[in-house]
Amino acid sequence: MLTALDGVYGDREDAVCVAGRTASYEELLGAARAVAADVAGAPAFAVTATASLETVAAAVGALLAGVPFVPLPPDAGPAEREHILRDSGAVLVDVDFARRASGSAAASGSAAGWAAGAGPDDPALVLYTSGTTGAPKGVVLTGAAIAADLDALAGAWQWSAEDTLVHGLPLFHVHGLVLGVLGALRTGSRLVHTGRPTPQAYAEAGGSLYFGVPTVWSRIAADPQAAGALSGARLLVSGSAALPAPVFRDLERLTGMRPVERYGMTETLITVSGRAGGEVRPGTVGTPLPGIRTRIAAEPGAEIGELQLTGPTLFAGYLGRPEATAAAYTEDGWFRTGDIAAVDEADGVHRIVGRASIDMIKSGGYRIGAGEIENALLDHPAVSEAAVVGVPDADLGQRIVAFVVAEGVTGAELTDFVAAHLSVHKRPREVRFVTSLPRNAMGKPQKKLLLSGEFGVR
Ligand code: MCA
Ligand code: AMP
Repeated sequence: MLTALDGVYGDREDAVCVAGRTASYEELLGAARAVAADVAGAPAFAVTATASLETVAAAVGALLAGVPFVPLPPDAGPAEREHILRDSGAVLVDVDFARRASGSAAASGSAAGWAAGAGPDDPALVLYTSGTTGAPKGVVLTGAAIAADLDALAGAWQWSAEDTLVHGLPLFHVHGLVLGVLGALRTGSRLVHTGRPTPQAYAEAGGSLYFGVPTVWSRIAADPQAAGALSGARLLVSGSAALPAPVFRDLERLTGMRPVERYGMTETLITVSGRAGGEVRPGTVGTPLPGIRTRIAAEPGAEIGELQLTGPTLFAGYLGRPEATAAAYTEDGWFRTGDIAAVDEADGVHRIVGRASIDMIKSGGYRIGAGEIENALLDHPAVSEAAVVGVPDADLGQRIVAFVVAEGVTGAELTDFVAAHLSVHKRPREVRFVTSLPRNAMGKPQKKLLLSGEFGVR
């Protein structure tokens, strides 16, 4: 599964560098074997997924032991942590990177000790992600889906052991963990994780291949010196949200490269992408990866509609939620992405137009369900009504704005309340106090009116 750890590319002292700490493949494998020995036989295990060598060792240890890995967002508050641990049944484990185990201490399998018991179609990762309502659901990903995706991306981006991959993305989502860690360990590229994705850290890392969410790219584009330092790279890849065309153009001007965009979801992994060396147009996400089929469910005569897809990279279902899993598919078995898209008839290039639901927000590349934030706000004793929307934001793509009916509380207090209960990255960036929410005849808040800016006077 993780080819580099089978020794096929040899070892190197600086194979993996995370937030300033470096390890060889041998050291990583030793630490991962210790994790595997600890968790063997558990139904699933969780770690607080800081940007660290410990999280990398935990992910590798999970694959060695054949035990599903549940990375907990380090900024999650008690409510979110408890939900994830309870829902997944995972045991929480502490990883000590200095502790090493030899091959015999872990489950036996291939030379690197990959678990013999866990097949490629068994769960490898459970990643929690938000829907439009309710608490986050566990997305179950198999080793086979991950391997299929990484191999397709390696082909699309000519990604190889010659590369040094640089990024600073969180290690509890697909982008940072699957592409950014497992991808490096499968292709044999050196990995430099910058800890945080600051323009300066990207500029200093000296990579050939860079990953970022649009917020990261827009901050780099606003820092000409940092952007210029990337001009020696081979490929810049953007994903997790739409890359604004002005950011694309600024990057091209400052680095001499046209960034490649790719599209994906936690449930599907990356399914559509531009190609290294291929034609790249701003505002488009390329063509389906090998093995992926897409279709647009459009009204007759319309060119845009919901993007639906099938292929080997799809998830194995929402953990313990067969109804939600079934609802994610059409009757004829295509996955409903909930994204509105268009496909160029001439060359098959896909363009993501937006989300079908106003209740699914993307902020800084994080997917955040409005319902989850509304429920958290309603848990505050001073709040009687709450409606949350995503407002266009130059830095974050969308920023979370909460409209609340409340007495005796400040906006900052409500922001801190959500940050402490859910996750810091799910906090509203703005709270607007209103005397009542505009509602339709069914009593549902009219969020389009909220977005029109007519509401929110303090
Ligand atoms: C601010 N902070 C607070 C509060 N306000 N802490 C507690 N309470 C508060 N009220 C602190 C934070 O803890 C943090 O501290 C610091 O302020 C800055 O936080 P924040 O403003 O949230 O950071 P940011 O600069 O706005 O973050 C931008 C970002 C981030 C770095 C781009 O949004 C990010 O990492 N995005 C990546 C999301 C991602 O990977 N998505 C992939 C999923 P401190 O400095 O101590 O931490 S999508 C996916 O996987 C699919 C398949 C795909 O297509 O890729
Ligand atoms: P997540 O499950 O957090 O990965 O979020 C998946 C969602 O991110 C998709 O359904 C899209 O709405 C959005 N997304 C990912 N990549 C892109 C992209 N390149 N352009 C536009 N939206 C994207």
